[in-house]
Amino acid sequence: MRIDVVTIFPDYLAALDLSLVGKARRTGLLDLRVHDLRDWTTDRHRTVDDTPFGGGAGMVMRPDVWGRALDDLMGEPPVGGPDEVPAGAHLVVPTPSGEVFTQRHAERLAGADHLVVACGRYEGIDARVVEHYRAAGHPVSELSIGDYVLNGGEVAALVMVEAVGRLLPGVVGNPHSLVEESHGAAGLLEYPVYTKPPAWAGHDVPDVLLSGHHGRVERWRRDQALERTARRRPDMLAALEPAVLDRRDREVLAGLGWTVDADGVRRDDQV
Ligand code: JD8
Repeated sequence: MRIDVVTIFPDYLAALDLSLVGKARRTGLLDLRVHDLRDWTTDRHRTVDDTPFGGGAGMVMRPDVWGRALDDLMGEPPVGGPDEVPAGAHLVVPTPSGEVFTQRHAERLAGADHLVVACGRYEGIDARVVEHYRAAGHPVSELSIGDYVLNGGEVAALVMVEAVGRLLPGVVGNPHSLVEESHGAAGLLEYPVYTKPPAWAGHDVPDVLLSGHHGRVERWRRDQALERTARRRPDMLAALEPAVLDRRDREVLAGLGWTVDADGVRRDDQV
């Protein structure tokens, strides 16, 4: 996969030289390129912003500068019908007004050949930029990493590139771990984890984990994942397909005040 990130603060993305994503770049599993938007300015002050039409506080990023940069990086719009896999680049624009980015988005973006991530600053990027590339037939995703306000798109780009990059084949050493993790296929939060020493500051590791009895360990972990999800993310539990819950799961959930039937998974006080 190729990912281009465009920003006026390229150093913000230096963290992507580290750890698994950094290794994926060095081993060729990921072709990640970071660009300075000012390289596409034409004036000696390298201007990327101007005052907002309609007035108001702050500055807006110019469409013409973004257009020159994205025209260079996006390549030709995808050809072929709506049901064909779009070949051209997928434009990703972090914005607080976007759809909230989830593991599902990460999985979908990980299926693309080429992503271009446009990091805005100031009050944002002139709205015609997204309009223009969408109209040209490129897939465009406006995504937010959460309901809080940042000063720009760079932090969100770090989040999205790591979440997508680690799903690429060969990046995470043991692909099995991708299955069990929170927000993974199971749709549950992950169970608590422990390592040596077995006793620490008066806290012991749960006996079942020292039992060597794999069946009991797996069951205990599943029960923990169900309890945690019920307590911390009841929305995720309610979104589960009943078919993924076995008889023991349903007993555990019943004990936590949840009903599972053909119609779904519901808290008893909402039956
Ligand atoms: C892109 C400019 C700053 C936002 C005026 C503060 C994502 N979850 C998220 N929160 N904030 C962002 C984000 C913020 C950005 C830009 C993403 C470009 N800003 C603006 C509007 C209010 N300033 C984000 N993803």
